[in-house]
Amino acid sequence: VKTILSGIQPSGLLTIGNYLGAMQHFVRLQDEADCYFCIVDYHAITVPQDPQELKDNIRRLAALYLAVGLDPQKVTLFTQSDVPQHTELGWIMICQSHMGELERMTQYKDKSKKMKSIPVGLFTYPSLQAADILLYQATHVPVGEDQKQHIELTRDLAERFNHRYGEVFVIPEPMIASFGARIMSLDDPTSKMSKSNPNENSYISLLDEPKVIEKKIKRAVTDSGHEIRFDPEEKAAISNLMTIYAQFTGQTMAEVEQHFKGSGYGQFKKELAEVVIDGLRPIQERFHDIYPSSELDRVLEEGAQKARETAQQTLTKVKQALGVGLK
Ligand code: AQP
Repeated sequence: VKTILSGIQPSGLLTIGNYLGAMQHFVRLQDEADCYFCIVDYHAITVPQDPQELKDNIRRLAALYLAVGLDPQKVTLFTQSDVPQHTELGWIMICQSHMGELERMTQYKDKSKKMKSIPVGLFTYPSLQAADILLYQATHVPVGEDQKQHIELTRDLAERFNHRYGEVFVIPEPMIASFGARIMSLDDPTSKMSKSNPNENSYISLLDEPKVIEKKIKRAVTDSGHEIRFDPEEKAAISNLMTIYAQFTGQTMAEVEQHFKGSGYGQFKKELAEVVIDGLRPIQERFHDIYPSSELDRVLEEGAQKARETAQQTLTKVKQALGVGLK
């Protein structure tokens, strides 16, 4: 049986990129595998966060996990910082990591590029992510395309550890959808849609109101010409919007092209806004019920309890293999 782990950072409001690239697949997987989903708050603090906003984002993310359709009877849902084994194994994985391999991580390079002083945690974050995955002996990690390199690093670290200290870790496989795994920014189709982008018009949040969604889609950049044609090279912006349309309607790209044959950008954007608004409506309705409920606290407490038990089993094996501690 498959064991799945995936996490999302509470570093802003979740975008439709996070949803299409990752979350929507979690819902399907909950019926096929033993699933652990976490809110990786220790990853979020690799860049400065406002404490109150971080707290709100953690709760929003937890509520969204349930609102998109995860069933706490089927999955273990928890917050990373409630399970101290993550930071313990995180340190151990940092000690297995080489400077050079962390320096090669494109997310680190992108995020640190404009910083005057770079937090060390931003640099070592992929080693903590490796710990997140390895603690649960995950066989598969469903993520968007941008995380592929980090999962490859996790595999390398796990193999290195097993080779040095004996077979402790299961080597995980990335699970990346062939389509929709990389949703691009609305204002720039060459950079990926990101929840921490300071320009709110660059993304659609899962909690954006209909009017805001309409406005953002209207403003989204397009390409020269007027055809609705899928061509990521020549028509990157329109192709990105078509991907979003196809994902929300469940249509193939050929069907989308056929549907908009002869239509202009204006008509396309109008219909795109409608399908996104309709697609998000049930999620938003459930969110507003779940967010204030004490049930949410209970789900997270029970999830953390279960996660700690599983995580401790792996950590004990790791410590024994390494020769640290008394036992
Ligand atoms: N644009 C995207 N298209 C498809 N999938 C995406 N993911 C993120 N952006 C896109 C996937 O969402 C999951 C959660 O991501 P994360 O929160 O762990 O961190 P991230 O990849 O760095 O996502 P963001 O939104 O860009 O966050 P910030 O702005 O904080 O860095 C992952 O599975 C990711 O692949």
